[in-house]
Amino acid sequence: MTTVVCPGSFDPVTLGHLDIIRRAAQLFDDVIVCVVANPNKQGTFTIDERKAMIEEVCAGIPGVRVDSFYGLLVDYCRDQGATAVIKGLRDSTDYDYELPMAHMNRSIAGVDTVFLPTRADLAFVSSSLCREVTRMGGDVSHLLPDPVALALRERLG
Ligand code: COD
Repeated sequence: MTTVVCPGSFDPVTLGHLDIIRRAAQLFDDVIVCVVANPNKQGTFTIDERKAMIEEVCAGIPGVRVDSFYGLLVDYCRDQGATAVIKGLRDSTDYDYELPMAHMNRSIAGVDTVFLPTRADLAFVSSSLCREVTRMGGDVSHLLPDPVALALRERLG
C-alpha cells in the first residue's frame, strides 16, 4: 500500500483542489488530504469546517481520507507512513514557491513530492480569489463544489 499526503490550507477547497485529489486517488492506494493549520492566520473557515467540507465532497472517492495537522509536514508524513506529498502546479509562480519546499522536505526527511499539473480550465482558480470575489458580491459557484459554494456565500456573501 502506498500512502501519500495532499496538504494544503483548503480555505476553502475548490474544484482545482478536488481535481488533484481525484487524480491522486487514481495513482495511489491511500490518499490523506491534510488541512495544515497555520497558527498565524485566522482563515475564513475553521480547520474543522474545512475538514468537514472536504469530507463531504470527497465522500465518493475511494481511498481518500481527511485529516488535519499543525507542525512540520514531514513529521506528519513519517507518522502516517506516507512516502510522498502530492501538490498541484498551476503555473511558474506555484513552481517557484513549491520547488524549494520539495527540496527541503526531501533533504530533511527523504519525503518526495509528486507534482500534478492543474487541469487547464482550473489553472486560474485559488481559494483566495474565490474568497475575494465572493466578499465583493461576485459569483464563483461554478469553481467550487456545491456545498462549498453555499458555505462561502453564507460566510462572506
Ligand atoms: N488547481 C490545482 N492545484 C491547485 C489549485 C488549482 N486550481 N489551487 C491550489 N492548488 C494546489 C496548490 O498548488 C497546493 O499544492 C495545494 O493545491 C494546496 O493549495 P492551498 O492554497 O490550499 O494551500 P497552501 O499552498 O497554502 O499550502 C501550503 C502548505 C500548508 C502545504 C505548506 O505551507 C506546508 O507544507 N506547511 C507545513 C509546515 C512545513 O512543513 N513547513 C516547511 C516546508 S519545507
